[in-house]
Amino acid sequence: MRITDAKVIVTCPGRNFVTLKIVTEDGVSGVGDATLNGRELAVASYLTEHVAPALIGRDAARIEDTWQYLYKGAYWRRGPVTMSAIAAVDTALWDIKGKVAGLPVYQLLGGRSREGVTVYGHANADTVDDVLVEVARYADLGYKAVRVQTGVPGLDTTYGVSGDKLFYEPADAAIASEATWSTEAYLNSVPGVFARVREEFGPGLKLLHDVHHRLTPIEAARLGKSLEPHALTWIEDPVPAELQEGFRLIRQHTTTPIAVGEVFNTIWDCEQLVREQLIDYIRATVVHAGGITHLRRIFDLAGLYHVRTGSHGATDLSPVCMAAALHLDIAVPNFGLQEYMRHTPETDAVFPHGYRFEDGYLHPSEEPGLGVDIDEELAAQYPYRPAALPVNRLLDGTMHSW
Ligand code: EZ4
Ligand code: CO
Repeated sequence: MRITDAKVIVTCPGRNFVTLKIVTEDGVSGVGDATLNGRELAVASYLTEHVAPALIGRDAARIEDTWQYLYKGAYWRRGPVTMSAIAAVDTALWDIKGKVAGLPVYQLLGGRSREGVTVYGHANADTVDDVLVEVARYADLGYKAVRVQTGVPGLDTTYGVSGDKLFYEPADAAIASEATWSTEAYLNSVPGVFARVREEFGPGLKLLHDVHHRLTPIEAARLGKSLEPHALTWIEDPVPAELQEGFRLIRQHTTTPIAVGEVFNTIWDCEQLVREQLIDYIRATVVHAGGITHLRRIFDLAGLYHVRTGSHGATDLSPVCMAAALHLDIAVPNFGLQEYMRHTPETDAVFPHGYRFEDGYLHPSEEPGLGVDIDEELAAQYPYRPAALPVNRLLDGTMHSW
């Protein structure tokens, strides 16, 4: 079954998304997410100029061979742009294979390992008092797990805190906005926040926190230690993960579990952290880590080392990525948690999908393939708008990781 068309669709129903739609000679189509927040057009161009022409005429059934062709065949390996483009092709081909087989993709991955995919939502507010209200809102919606982010006294803005509580989107300006940061103020405020939340909600609710790459290993060790009495499910991205041996230091000091990987692109980014058992959850995603084929490989490696999955699921990962993630989440033996930030009604209308939330769980679609589509006519009504992620500076003006 030959590929006859590979179309790149850029749309902005409130935020930008890049989607690849592959069509075969039999008229079967598949979709893949290629969105890279703040760098969307780089991936769109990579796909349009360098990938789509090579897909025409290829056998759509050859998913693994196509993956290897695009990975090894580019010569220039890895990196978020390349791997998001490969992910989009891979995801679309799994969608097509499911439709041809008449099966939801999770059945092709070995079938169900669980009844539903446990997800966590984002409670955020400037103050502790206000965040308690937000956590309660998620608990009332049935969530079993909640990520908690609050403002830091002394800082004007803080990562993870937004005006719109259900639909947080940090890429908020055409030219990157500037945030400020103080590690001292942050480390002084976070333990008290979790003491209050735990006191209010008891031991049953899973609590998580995203540090968003801002600390050094010894600072992260202090944070992890100070949070131990509040039994977090994880702290996320405590330090930037380029220097992975640094995580050994955190491990020596704290039993607070660690989750890393939302900016990882390949199994090679994950390998040391997993093999040395320096993390507890691997957060790589379908769209940024080479698609279903490659993420399955990462998850299998993680399983050997007691590392569970905890895939990124912010709003910049489109419903196409979320649909694909759920098929993997329901199938793999070492699933842990799935992040789930709700998309706006405008986004949901552009990407009609069959997955659904119920009582703290997401359920993948039972339709053949991924069970998600793109409404191209509606997508065309929302032209691309430049939007960058913020940058971050210390109070003295020094650039810091955002
Ligand atoms: O900052 O997806 O865990 N979630 C996150 C996100 C990321 C955005 C970047 O595009 O860290 O909020
Ligand atoms: Co994160």
